[in-house]
Amino acid sequence: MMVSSPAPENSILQKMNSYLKRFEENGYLLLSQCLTTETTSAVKQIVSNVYQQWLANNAVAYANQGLLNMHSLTAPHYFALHQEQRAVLFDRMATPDLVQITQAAFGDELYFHGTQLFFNPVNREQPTYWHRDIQYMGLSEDDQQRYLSELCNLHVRIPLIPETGFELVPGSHRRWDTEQERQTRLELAGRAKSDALTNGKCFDLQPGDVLIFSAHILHRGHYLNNPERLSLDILLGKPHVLVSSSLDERQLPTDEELELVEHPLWYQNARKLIGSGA
Ligand SMILES: O=C(O)CCC(=O)C(=O)O
Repeated sequence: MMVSSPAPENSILQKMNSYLKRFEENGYLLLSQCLTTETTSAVKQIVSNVYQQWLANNAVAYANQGLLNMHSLTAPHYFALHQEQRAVLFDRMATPDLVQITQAAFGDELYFHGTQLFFNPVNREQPTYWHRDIQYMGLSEDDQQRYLSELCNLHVRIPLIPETGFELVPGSHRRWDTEQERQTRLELAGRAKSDALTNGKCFDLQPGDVLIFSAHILHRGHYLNNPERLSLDILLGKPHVLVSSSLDERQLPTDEELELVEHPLWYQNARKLIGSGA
């Protein structure tokens, strides 16, 4: 008997469904070697330039305040000397694979909310901290639990150098803390927020890999495992008034820049949100 292979559209659909299923179950999706070397090096070159400018402007705070991340890398002032690089960054971040996978798994409304960059603090022995991003949104703990299932905020993690620097608790995006997790995250009952959690999963990431994870999953970075870190997060989300109202128009491509982006869906959706005043 001849066994016919599934039509190509069906196998793509099956693959996309399996991405969604894996994300729903675990709260993350690891896409190994999803970016070309050309994409990673173009992004790394532009991001490093922005990072150097940020370091120069924040040298004292970086040295004294234990800073380990920056945000808003697409702000126009970082591109004053190389304006053309801004459109290149928007274009290279929205690779056809990433736009297609995120659209199929999370829907057509997904929008670009901004960027963050994670690096080592000056003192690499600085304690790490387990957290859920939702705990910094000014909500009561009851509301944090209530909104957990309503919010879809994703970090698309792009390591620009190899790192074993990120850990999360699989599945914790769809349930609230266990006793041990809550005591650790909030430093209760003698526990520290850097204490190990029983179910933590640490990722060994290489340039080219992409890790998509829920912003509200229990997670932390590690600083001692790698002499250096440079990990870009593209922030994507489904519109929700609690988060999309903080969308900053200055982080989005202009009309002219949008013309140069081959797969503009995330940015078009963000611009529509600004236009709608949501
Ligand atoms: O990678 C890290 O250092 C921590 C990441 C993090 O806290 C975040 O993406 O919200």
